[in-house]
Amino acid sequence: MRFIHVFMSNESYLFKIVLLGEGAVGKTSLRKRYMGEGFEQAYSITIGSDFSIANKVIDGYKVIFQIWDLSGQPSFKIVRTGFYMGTHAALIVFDLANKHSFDEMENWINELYQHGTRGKVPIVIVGNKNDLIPQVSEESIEQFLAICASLSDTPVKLHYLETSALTGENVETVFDVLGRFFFEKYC
Ligand code: G3D
Ligand code: MG
Repeated sequence: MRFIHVFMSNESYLFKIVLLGEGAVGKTSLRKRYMGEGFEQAYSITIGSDFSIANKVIDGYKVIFQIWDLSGQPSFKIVRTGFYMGTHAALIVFDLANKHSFDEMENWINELYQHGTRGKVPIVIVGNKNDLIPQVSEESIEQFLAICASLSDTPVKLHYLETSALTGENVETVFDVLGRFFFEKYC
């Protein structure tokens, strides 16, 4: 099944978003925070995938985000493959307080691009847990963003934001940015 953007009868736009990144960087927490489900201290591993439907209004447009929260754990790599199909955008998340999660970002970009999305889907890079003491330097983030831009052979919208699922900082902004990418492309 090819999942394309749908202009719904009630004039809402439906967009599929995939959340990528290493385990425990805060993907599920960001999704739940955006859904207004608050912040959970107890960490439960996402098995395979989980998704939420968010009905929002951004810049006067009614938007339905279908947010797929994919398991970051390597053992779920095969399970993830099907979930990239028809995706409109990717949020690729690392933990600002965990250097390893940042070092793995290039692999996540490559995995996304291996699924036919190269140069096609906008990407928001998210440095989460900005309420903690950072272990990743601003310079290395800038270098990484330059690499991301060069990995795609066609221009792709790329944006970087630092968030906290704990305090809620910038969580709404991440999705507003995505919404605006979509409006530019589809409206
Ligand atoms: P994942 O879905 O990427 O695997 P989770 O990650 O959302 O399950 O979060 C993993 C752990 O990080 C959880 O803590 C969660 O509470 C915590 N976390 C998520 N986002 C933030 C954040 O912005 N700031 C801080 N300080 N912690 C965050 P536990 O302790 O339960 O493992
Ligand atoms: Mg999870």
